[in-house]
Parts: sequence; C-alpha cells; structure tokens
Amino acid sequence: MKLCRFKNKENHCHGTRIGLVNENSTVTDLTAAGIDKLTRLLEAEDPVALVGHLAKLSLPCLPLADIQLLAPVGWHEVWAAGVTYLRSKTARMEESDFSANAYNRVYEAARPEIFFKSLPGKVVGPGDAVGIRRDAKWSVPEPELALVMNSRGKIVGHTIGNDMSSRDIEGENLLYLPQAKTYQRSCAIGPWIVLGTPEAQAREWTIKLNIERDGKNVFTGETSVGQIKRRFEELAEYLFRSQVFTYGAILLTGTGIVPPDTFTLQAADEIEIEISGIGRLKNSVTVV
Ligand code: DO4
Ligand code: MG
Repeated sequence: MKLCRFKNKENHCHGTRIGLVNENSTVTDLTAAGIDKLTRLLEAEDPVALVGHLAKLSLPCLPLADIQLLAPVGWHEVWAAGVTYLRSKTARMEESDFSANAYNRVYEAARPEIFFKSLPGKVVGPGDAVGIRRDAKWSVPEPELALVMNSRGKIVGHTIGNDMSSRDIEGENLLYLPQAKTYQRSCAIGPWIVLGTPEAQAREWTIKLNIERDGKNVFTGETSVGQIKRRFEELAEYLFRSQVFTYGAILLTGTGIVPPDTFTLQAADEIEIEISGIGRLKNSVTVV
C-alpha cells in the first residue's frame, strides 16, 4: 500500500491532499474521506487495516499524471543514521584527514551515529531541485532507505531519502558535519510511503542511483538494503531514546553507494534513486 501527499495540478485551491497510489497509475483521494493529514493514518493502531477499509469506500480517483506528488512528510522531523554500510565507512575514512578513526569506531560501537537532517517544511519532494552548497567543491547525493515511524516509535512504513552531502566540508573537519548535511534543499524524500513491509522483506530490496548530465549518464551505482549493518528497530529505538516526536519521525538509514572521488554534482544534473520495493525519486540539482 502506497500513501502519498499531493496537489491537484489543475486546481490549486484544494490544497494538499492525502492519497492512496493504485497499481493502475491512479490515486484515490483519501482527503475526501476526511483524511487531511498522513499522521491520521500512520498513528492508527493498524494503518494497513485502516487504509484497506478506506480503499473500499467510493472515493474520487485521479490519474497520477494529473497530480503533483509532494514530499510524504507531514510534520515529521527528518533524522539520519550514518556509517551503517561498510562502503560509507571506508569512503569517509579516506576523505578525512584526522577523524578517520571516528568512523571506524562508530561502525563497531553499540550506539549508532544519528544526526538531525531536516525540518519537515524544508524537505524537497519528487521533481523538485535538491541543493549543492555554493561554498562546497565536492557534493554527492546519498540514496537511502527511509524508515517512517509514528509517535510511538513504531516503524509503519518506508520511503526513499536523499541525504545530500558536501564531502569536502565533512572531510575537512568532522565538527563541520551539520554544515555538510543540513542546508537549503539538502534533503529529498518521496515519492510515497509504502506501508507495512516487514524488515526481512525490506532487506531484500535493492537501491540504485543514476545521475545524468546533459542527457548522458555520468554515474550508476547499486547496493542492497540487506547490507545495512544494524537492525531497523535498533536504529528506531536509539532515535526515540530521551526524545519525543509528537507526529512521528523519519529516519534515513545511511548510504551504501558512494560515487568515485573524482565525481561531484553540478547544477542541472538529474538524480534518480530507485528502491525496488518502493519506486523512484527524481530530482534535479541547483546551487544554493
Ligand atoms: O558520518 C557522517 C555521515 C554518514 C552518512 O550520512 C551515511 O553514512 O550515510
Ligand atoms: Mg547519509
């Protein structure tokens, strides 16, 4: 079951709506049944059963082509786990002058690396532009599986996240991590939330990254969710320790795809992230 936030392309006066994406490329408008926020579904005792019930009602249905998908982030703060893949650990150890050991230690430690990524209102949705910092020389996308948790810390769904990063700024000094990670347009999420997939099944999914420049492919990479070192519930449990998320939270689970060191994003590049059990998140690149 795929849940989205959308706007009707034709009629903007209806504002943001919540939808169920169907197999035949249509969207059932759940807002017509009084669902005006994603949290109304994600906070339910059994979101899959509730959406299943709503799907049987006679509700308006629109072609996907006629709507604009928005980031499926209501009032959720976005956080990110790091160094959860061996690939991320080794790339970061190489790029960093004197903090290399910190990555090694956190990869092995009981406590994961978790950092704040974005306020909900600042997340970029499908089709919108992600940003590269104008003071960075080495910028990359980080294609990541995102866990969607309700206010009780329960993982209720999955979506795709792009944890945009300035590698030269992080590599210069680990204390610059918030500047390398959190800036205007540094986080994209979408295209929708897939409900109710057990972890064992999500671990079978593959993640692919494609980057195009002037219509030509300049990077392709692939990894598997199964290579994430930590269990999803372990990450969720650490995020919710001594924290309250009134509307739930989204947690990016780390990257396992790192382009070669000679690669940096440029304005007008097109990034496509595909996760096999979810779909595709596409964004262009702009300098911020
Ligand atoms: O340690 C810095 C950030 C790590 C990260 O974002 C990742 O591994 O995906
Ligand atoms: Mg990351």
